[in-house]
Amino acid sequence: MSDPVLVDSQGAIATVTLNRPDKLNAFTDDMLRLLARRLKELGRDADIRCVVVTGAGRAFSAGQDLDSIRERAAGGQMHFRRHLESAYHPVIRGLRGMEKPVLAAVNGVAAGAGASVALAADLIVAGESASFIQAFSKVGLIPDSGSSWALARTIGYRRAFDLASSGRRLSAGEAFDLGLVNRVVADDELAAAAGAWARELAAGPTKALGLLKRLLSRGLTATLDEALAYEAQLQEIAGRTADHAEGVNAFLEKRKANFQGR
Ligand code: LHQ
Repeated sequence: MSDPVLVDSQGAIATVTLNRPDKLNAFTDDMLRLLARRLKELGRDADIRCVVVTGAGRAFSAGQDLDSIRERAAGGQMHFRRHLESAYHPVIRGLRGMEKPVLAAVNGVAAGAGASVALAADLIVAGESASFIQAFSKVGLIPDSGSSWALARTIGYRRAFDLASSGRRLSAGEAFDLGLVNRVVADDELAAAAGAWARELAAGPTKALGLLKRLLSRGLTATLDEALAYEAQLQEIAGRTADHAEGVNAFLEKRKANFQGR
């Protein structure tokens, strides 16, 4: 049996594939543990400058594996808070905390915590038949694993409330119109489109892109004065990178910059 999470590294790009296709990549404990471990490793690997997350088969992920939840609940062993903190939060923090661009290539349905994982990425490219379902309310739950955070920030409170309360399926096109998804491509072009975008990102000033991620995330809750201070603090770091010097030299020498992520 193959691992429920696969990592394929090609040069500076790592592709993480959620791999339980017969169950639409629904998350088991083992799978979440492995995913968190792999994300941690990729975050620390300076040679990896962009991470792509996608699903095997026809789904991105159907969220929490409900079979295991029912078994545990029946045995009086279901502790939601503990489960979220120990299994899901390391995954979401792994995605949000790694200082490099994360691109979700959403190849099919992303439901419940599966949508949360996609929404934790910095950028999303979706196949045209992909969809997003805030499935939590269908099973009497509320958005978790960062969905409430990402959703309301991206599309606003009222739209977030509508999607999360109804649990209705959002097509890739609707998700694009709402600004949840950056690009929609033909299904059979998804892998190529994600690969091309990842190569572009990985060839960029990835140290600065990592700082950009921190800056925008912090900026969402900052006052203007706080944002100005944080920009200045992080620009001090970006301004000392080799990529900044290379970018300026390339401009003045009228050539393409050769960024190294340092
Ligand atoms: C599944 C699942 C699944 C197990 C499809 N589990 N087998 C966090 C922490 C703590 C507690 C709980 O929750 C959370 C966060 C959450 O993620 S809550 C939300 C959990 N997810 C859902 O409620 C979604 C459940 N799945 C669906 O609604 C449908 O499967 C969707 C709409 C995703 C896809 O529908 P279809 O394309 O019609 O596929 P299907 O339903 O026929 O599924 C194919 C197979 O995958 C099937 O297995 P089988 O052996 O019969 O072929 C499903 O049972 C299995 N599967 N989702 N979450």
